[in-house]
This record gives sequence, C-alpha cells and structure tokens, in this order.
Amino acid sequence: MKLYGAPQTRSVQAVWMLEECGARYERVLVDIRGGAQHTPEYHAINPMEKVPALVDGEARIAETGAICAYLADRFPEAELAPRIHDPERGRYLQWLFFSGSCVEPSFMEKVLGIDVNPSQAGWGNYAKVLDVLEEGVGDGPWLLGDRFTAADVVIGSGLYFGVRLFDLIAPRPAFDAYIDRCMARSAFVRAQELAEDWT
Ligand SMILES: N[C@@H](CCC(=O)N[C@@H](CS)C(=O)NCC(=O)O)C(=O)O
Repeated sequence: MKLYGAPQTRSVQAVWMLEECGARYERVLVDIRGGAQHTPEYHAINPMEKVPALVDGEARIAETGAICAYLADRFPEAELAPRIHDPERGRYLQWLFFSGSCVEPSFMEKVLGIDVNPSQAGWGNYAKVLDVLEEGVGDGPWLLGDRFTAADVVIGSGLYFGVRLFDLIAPRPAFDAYIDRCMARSAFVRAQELAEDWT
C-alpha cells in the first residue's frame, strides 16, 4: 500500500487514518511545491493532481474522506466503521461526507469573506456548519458516542486545522474538548511526525 503525499497538507489525515488502522504502508513524496503532481504518472493516480492519494494493489483512491472510508472498510479489525447493516452507519457516512460537502466549502466562505444564500449553497453557511459541528461533537466523546470512527479522523482533522492551526474558527468549549481528545490519540501524535517526513 502506498500513500502519496507531501508535508503540511491534508496528507496528514490519511497518515492518521493509516496509523489508526495499524496498516503497513509506504509514504511516497509528491513534491507539490515543485510541480510533481502535474506529471502523467501522477495524473493516472489522481486526476485532480492533488495529495493525498492511496494505491492499494489495483485500487486507486483520492479525496481524503474517501481514503479514510476505504481504509476503515479495508481494515475491519480496527473497528473504525459501523458494519454495513448497522443503523449507525448512516450517521457515520453523513459525517464522512459532511467534511467535503459542508465543512470545507464553509471554510472557503469564511476565508473569502463572502455572504452566501444558505438556501442556495449546499453547505448552508459557515455559521450553520459550525453549529451543526458543535452539536455533533458536544456530547462526545466521539461523533458516534463511545465509538471512535474514521469520521472522527476526518471531522477531527478539519476542526484541528480550523481552530488550532489557522484562525478560521473561534474556539468553543465543545470544539476544544473534542480536539484535545483527538490529539491525545497515539495515532494522531505519530501522524503529526510521520506526515512531515516523506524522505
Ligand atoms: N478535496 C481534496 C483536496 C486535496 C488538496 O487540495 N490537496 C492540496 C494539499 S492540502 C494539494 O494537493 N495542492 C496541490 C495542488 O493543488 O497543486 C481532498 O480532500 O483530498
């Protein structure tokens, strides 16, 4: 299994997930600052020419949420996803998709300082997304209660990015407590180090 990535990118989320799974994998640097993502070879792995991307035998997966979902199913013994007939799988999938469809666009809304019509924008608006996130992580410890899943890797990474690394989200007690729980996981700690070293 090969993870294509680069330092200081969303690749850290995929590394965190791989570490949660206890997977054996190789980290392959894509020098995105030098343009290495725009080669025909890498385009064949991820046509968006972005990192991260995962190659597992014949399987090729890009989009961080999809990589996390794939890995959770690929390593069922790690118990990072409700099984297919478990009703909790509905909420799990909702949170996994919520990141790419709502959290990320809402961050862009904030960065660009634009106002959107919440009925037209698929993500509602930034304020609504934050309120839904707060409600989701509020009771804790995880999005599905006592059960830590791949959805926490994805949502936890987004909140860590928005609250702790960049000043995109004003701190709220529920966010801080949830981020602290994520940061206390040994896989999270390992990922922060590993994802900086792609030599
Ligand atoms: N929607 C993608 C976004 C991936 C993305 O934007 N990656 C950035 C780094 S965090 C990248 O590869 N940038 C290089 C480029 O676009 O040339 C995901 O969730 O994986």
